[in-house]
Amino acid sequence: MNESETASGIAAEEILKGLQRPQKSLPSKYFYDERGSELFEQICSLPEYYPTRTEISILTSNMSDISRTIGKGIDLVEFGSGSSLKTRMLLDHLKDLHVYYPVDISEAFLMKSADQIRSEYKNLNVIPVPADYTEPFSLPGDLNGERTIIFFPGSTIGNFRPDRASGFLKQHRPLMLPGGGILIGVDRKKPKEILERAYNDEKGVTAEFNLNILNHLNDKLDAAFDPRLFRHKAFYNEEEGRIEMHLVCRADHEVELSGVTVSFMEGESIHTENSYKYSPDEVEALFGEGYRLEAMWSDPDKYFSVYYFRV
Ligand code: AVI
Repeated sequence: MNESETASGIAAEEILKGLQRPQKSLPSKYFYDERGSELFEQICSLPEYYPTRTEISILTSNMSDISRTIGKGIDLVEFGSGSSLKTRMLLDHLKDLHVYYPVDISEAFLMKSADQIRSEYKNLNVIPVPADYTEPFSLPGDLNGERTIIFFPGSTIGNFRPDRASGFLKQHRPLMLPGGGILIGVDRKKPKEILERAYNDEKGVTAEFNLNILNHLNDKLDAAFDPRLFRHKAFYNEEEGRIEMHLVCRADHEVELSGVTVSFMEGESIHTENSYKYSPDEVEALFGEGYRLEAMWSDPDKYFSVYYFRV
């Protein structure tokens, strides 16, 4: 925990800095308190939100090829808690897997899902790593396999700005040396209507997920946001190739936050998330030197792709 972080793990300074810029913003990592994680789970099964089911269908249709491409004798590091069906699909099919390391910032959630995986895969050595994988971290103990493979599903890479995404991939390359690689799911560019529908679902679950960031700050920081004074907005910014989520202020008002007053004007917004969509060429460019694209699998509509890059 750095000095500016509270006991809750939330950095008040970082938050205030974002809210004091001309375009106000909040870091999207703060979506994921307990309620936010629940709402995200619900988003994943919404009819409008195609990424999750499309990625699962790609994994299902190509699992033997994927497992052959990755090869045997590996340690698997998953960025994310490893609670999903996608994790189980890989664990079921990878040959001669030595250690499985789920890495997640939310320790309670991580330990719960690690216990669950242990009970289902009795012969697998499961070592949960409570860490923020967007920052450098090391794996505990000796790696047992011959090679290390990272699994990074869900197009979470799309929530980083492209320069951050490239930096992130460069930063984690040593973990995969020598001879390892990364299996990564990335959402693709597609017609604006399909993208915008996925982030503006009819039931309003995405709107609740977006607004919940304010409840999270109220709970964990000394903040007094009234979520009723904001509304959800999500749109595709074609020039930037990204979905942007914002919270638009409904009326002029002020909010107290860790002893600082922040003013909001009717119509101005807080930018809460970017979700970049990438063509396969753009994905290759993000990885850059030091990685070689070995294989790519897509759905028939080319909505989503799963890539395997070797170091
Ligand atoms: C986690 N991440 C890949 C999701 C996305 O699509 O960017 C988060 C999300 N935001 C709104 N809906 C889903």
